[in-house]
Amino acid sequence: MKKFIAVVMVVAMVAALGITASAADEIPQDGLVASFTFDDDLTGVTPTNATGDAEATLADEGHNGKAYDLGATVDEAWLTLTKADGTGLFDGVESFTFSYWSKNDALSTTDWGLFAFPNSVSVQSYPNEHYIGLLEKQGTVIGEFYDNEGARAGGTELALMTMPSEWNMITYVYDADSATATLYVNTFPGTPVTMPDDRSVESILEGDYTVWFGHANWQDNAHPNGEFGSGLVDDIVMYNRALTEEEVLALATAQGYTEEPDETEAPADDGTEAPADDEDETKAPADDKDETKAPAGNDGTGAAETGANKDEGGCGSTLGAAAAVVALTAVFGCAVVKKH
Ligand SMILES: [Ca+2]
Repeated sequence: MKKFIAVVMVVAMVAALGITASAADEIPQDGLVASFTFDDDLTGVTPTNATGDAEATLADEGHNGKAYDLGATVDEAWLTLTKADGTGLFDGVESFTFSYWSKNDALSTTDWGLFAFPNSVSVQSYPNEHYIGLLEKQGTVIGEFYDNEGARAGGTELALMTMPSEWNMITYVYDADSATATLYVNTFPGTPVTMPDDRSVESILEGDYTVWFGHANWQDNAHPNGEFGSGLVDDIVMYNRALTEEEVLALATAQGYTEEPDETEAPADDGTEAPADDEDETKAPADDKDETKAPAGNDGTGAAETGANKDEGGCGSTLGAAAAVVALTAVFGCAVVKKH
């Protein structure tokens, strides 16, 4: 019951599609820790950028009113978030729901949303990672619940999900009672993931932590000042409890979610016949989601970069090979060119 295959997601998506969202006046209030609308009030938001300029960069074209503009990937702008009274968002929190709206056209593999990390870890290093994070990667998003030492334990990454719309609501729900985390894109839940016994919000953040949005303290040669987010962010909300699927829908609806993603872009929403709620029968071979999903190193000093570089390198290599072939051709005047 803890893990479901993609079919479940499809079923759930269809279920969600079938729901007629009724307009709600306000977002769920029970357990609401903070709400950032980026309209007229920036309480609890400390914007920073690489030049040390703390001026907020608000964009008019937000999901609701204005949004915060994280800029392009290299802009190195980010937010530090606290409660209105300046205390930490995760203070005393065991279960949580963290949600935001994103409009991100960047092609980066390291666009950070939420990044909550213990202050004892100034720089993350693979495979010793300690943070709760949401990472956008080229039109997809993944959630992480890392407290790793020497190995990246299984079951600590939430499903990598596609963001099908221009604006997408990303919601990360962690239920401490079941130690299960679920990532939603808009109102569609991904595969719930049960975390290892040895970790909790408290064990990860150690009660002394920082919450960034749009910045992570991963560093490498390509990112000497850390990794950053990009695009527009709006309507960040944090709850000190796990919202139910219905409440996530209510939250989305209250924030203006009214329509379904473009079907041509949605990942697999064509199984329109599936009955809505039989998650049980669609049980998954549970296991290997973690290996099969996002090449584990989404960010690690090595992995993600390596992955990204690999792509570029692949292209570069091809060009390089072509160049070599051309050179050979020039030298030998033969038609090896066809080889590539
Ligand atoms: Ca707004």
